[in-house]
Amino acid sequence: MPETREALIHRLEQSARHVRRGIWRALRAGGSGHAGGSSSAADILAALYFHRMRVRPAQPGWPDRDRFVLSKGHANAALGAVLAHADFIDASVLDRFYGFESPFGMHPSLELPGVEMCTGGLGHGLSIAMGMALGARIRKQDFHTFVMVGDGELHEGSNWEAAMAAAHYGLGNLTLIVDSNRIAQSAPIDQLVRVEPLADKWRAFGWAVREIDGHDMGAIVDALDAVPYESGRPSALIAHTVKGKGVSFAEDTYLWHSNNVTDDVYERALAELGEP
Ligand SMILES: Cc1ncc(C[n+]2csc(CCOP(=O)(O)OP(=O)(O)O)c2C)c(N)n1
Repeated sequence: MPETREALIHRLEQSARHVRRGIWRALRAGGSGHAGGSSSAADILAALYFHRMRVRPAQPGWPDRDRFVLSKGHANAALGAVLAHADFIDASVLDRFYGFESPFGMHPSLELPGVEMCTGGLGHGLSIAMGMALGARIRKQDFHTFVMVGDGELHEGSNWEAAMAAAHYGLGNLTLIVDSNRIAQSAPIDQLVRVEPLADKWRAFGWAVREIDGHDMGAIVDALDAVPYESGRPSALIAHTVKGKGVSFAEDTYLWHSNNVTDDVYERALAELGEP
């Protein structure tokens, strides 16, 4: 029997809970890390990996897989938690976050199965994803490339060069997701350099744009299922999110962009997240 929409949304919400628990598990193992931007991305990552993307965890290099580039690489705890929940990697790897000689570091490494690109220096992922999408066209492959950036990351000018080029090449096989949690490393983005109105900016650069609540699983599913929003144009999904989503003391504050995670903090976080 095909999965009903209600069952799909419930399954993905449960997956996102697993991902958030995995994030905190990793951060406890490492003693610190980026709780804020990992947690804001968790629902979207769950929908990508457990619904939208065509991937084969047992065959991570399958040539026709859809690609995902986590340009905001500091949210690697979320990517690792997803890869573990999807069985690309063993969940015990989460307990080696940031460890000596661990393949699971603060930023993505190609040593970890399922990771498409080493990122962490902000501002590179969109150009790389654009190259993957252009390469797919040249090689006549029909995979889709997704890339996630942070809204603070959009301060990097290289994003806007890639934005122009992707529109110029008419890359309908490329989708950008902006995790728009309105907070960067040390302050709200409006107090640094304003990036809004994001939708107008991407439209002006020639992209087809949608905006959603990035924690509404139904809206996420609909927005991911609908790409490309216009044929022959790259798609931009502006997802309005809450930094640190799911754990009250970490929500909506730059203090939890990155912070220390003791056993006590971990227990409090898990108690709030609850069992899947
Ligand atoms: C080129 C570069 N400059 C600075 C940093 C340090 N840094 C890491 S995260 C971050 C803030 C990013 O803000 P945002 O994209 O909004 O991240 P999110 O809130 O989604 O975690 C900065 C400045 C970096 N990783 N790369």
